[in-house]
Amino acid sequence: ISKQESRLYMSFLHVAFISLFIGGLMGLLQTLVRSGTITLPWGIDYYQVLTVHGVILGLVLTTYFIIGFQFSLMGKTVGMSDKQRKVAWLGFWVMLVGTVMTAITILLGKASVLYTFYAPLKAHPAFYMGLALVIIGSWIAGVVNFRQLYVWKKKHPGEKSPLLAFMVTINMLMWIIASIGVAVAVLVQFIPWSLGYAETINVLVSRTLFWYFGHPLVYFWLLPAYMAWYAIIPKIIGGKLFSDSLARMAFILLLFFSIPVGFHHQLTEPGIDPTWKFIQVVLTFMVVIPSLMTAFSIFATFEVTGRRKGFGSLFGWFRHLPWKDVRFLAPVIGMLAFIPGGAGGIINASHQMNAVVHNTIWVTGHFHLTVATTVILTFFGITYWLVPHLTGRTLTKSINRLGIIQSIIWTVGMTIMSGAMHIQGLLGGPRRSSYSEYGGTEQATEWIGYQMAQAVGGSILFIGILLMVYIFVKLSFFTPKGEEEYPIAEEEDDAEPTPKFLENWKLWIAITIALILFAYTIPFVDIIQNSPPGSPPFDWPIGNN
Ligand code: HAS
Repeated sequence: ISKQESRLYMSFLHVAFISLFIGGLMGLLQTLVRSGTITLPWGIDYYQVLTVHGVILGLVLTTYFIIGFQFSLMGKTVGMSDKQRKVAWLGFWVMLVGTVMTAITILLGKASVLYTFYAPLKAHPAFYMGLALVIIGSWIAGVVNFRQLYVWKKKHPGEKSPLLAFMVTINMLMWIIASIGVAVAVLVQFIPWSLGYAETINVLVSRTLFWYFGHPLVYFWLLPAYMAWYAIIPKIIGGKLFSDSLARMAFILLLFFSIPVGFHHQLTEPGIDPTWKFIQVVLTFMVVIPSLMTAFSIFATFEVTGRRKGFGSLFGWFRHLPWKDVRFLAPVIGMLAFIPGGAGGIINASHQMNAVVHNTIWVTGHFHLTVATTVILTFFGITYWLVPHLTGRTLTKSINRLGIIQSIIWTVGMTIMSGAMHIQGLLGGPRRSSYSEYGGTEQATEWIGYQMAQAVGGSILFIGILLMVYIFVKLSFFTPKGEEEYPIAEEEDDAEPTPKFLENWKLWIAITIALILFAYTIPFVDIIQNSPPGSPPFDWPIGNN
């Protein structure tokens, strides 16, 4: 990899790890405030801290890590020209200017609107403008990725594209199609409203546009983890890719079904016809299928590799796995966390059960298992080889050992914190609330113990964050010079050829758009037609209504 390329990829990772530190600190503060252990000084508001935590970790850390990692995958598999690199830098700077604008607005206390930022909460216009820039910067990155694949295909007519490049393209396609929703909300609703050009805002439209984006957002986080599970972990365990076609098919299904499902976040919301909620719940259950395919293929890879190495008994293959290699251990803990995390998601998506858990801290428990364990531990697992590979250093034995300790700390902290959140949620504990005794009600006293447990888990996790930031700095600047492998698994020698139709991009995009139109057109028209007077979707300039 050239110096210029690694500088680009590492810049994204630097922003990601600075975010990890800041966002993690805010997380610690939150659990301490919620448990009544501390009160925030200098008039800092709980929701300000919660917004920094959610925006910095949920939106900034993830997006930068993903785009940096994906660029490296594209560079490795299909190459990156000088011109593409320059445009990629443009994307980076546009994103960075947007991120700084957003961060300053939140830190000044002018945008305590949480990471979901839908109306009626209102922020300073600079917050929305910053977000718009982050989105535009990420689109530039996506377009560079598409161009990279296109140029490669021109040079290799008739050949199938490398699997990882195919996967990156799917993820960026999904991201761009999904973020159009939030971009429309930001440009057409929020900016005019926060600038004072519109007096009111249509809350349901803003929430619907947000969740049209918000659900695929979680798959935008998950898919890079799946890239590592499908195509990198097999190489780390000394095996081969289980099935190129199955992996591609799973990604195509995720593209289809990630977007037309936003209503499962709005099941309790009035103003949306229950029939359409039902239809989107059915589509949500469809999006579970590619994850089950992924689970199946990972188990199969582990077993096939173990048996090939001569571990023949029923579960003997389990022992061959490189448990002491942190590049394997961290992502595998992530996979294991996805078993309860995914099951929790299925509970959330089930209309009746959603009524029990919605807006309780159970939901917070769910996403700390999914994004903050499954995804993040996989990203950490990637960091252990990607960073030294890019900086021309090595993953030393002692850093490997520290990494194992880090993974264990994370597992313990998260089990305590997320477990307590799930239970407190079932007992009715609300999410997104600061410390309160709720007038000494009996039910609220039941929650206190669980909130203390969350503070204990949160403190352990913060130690894990400090350790991870230390490891990142070591791998970036201090471990001995050398060459670290970029592990990409090969296909089995006797693999069936991947069918050509899997690369029919036009067809996949057309089906995706058709599904979105099917799931959203009628309910959206309904929402607009049934909006109460005075809240047209886009009521600006003032006086137009
Ligand atoms: Fe979710 C709320 C439904 C997956 C993140 N989710 C959230 C929120 C976030 C989030 C951030 O239907 C909160 C949003 C907010 O602030 O309001 N979620 C689902 C469903 C899935 C799901 C059906 N969520 C995720 C993922 C996330 C994520 C992934 C982040 C990365 N979620 C919901 C719903 C809500 C929700 C409702 C709204 C709740 C409400 O009322 O507000 C599915 O995608 C899950 C499918 C997954 C599986 C698991 C497969 C298992 C695998 C691992 C295999 C492991 C192996 C280990 C093989 C079925 C792939 C082998 C190891 C060895 C050692 C042998």
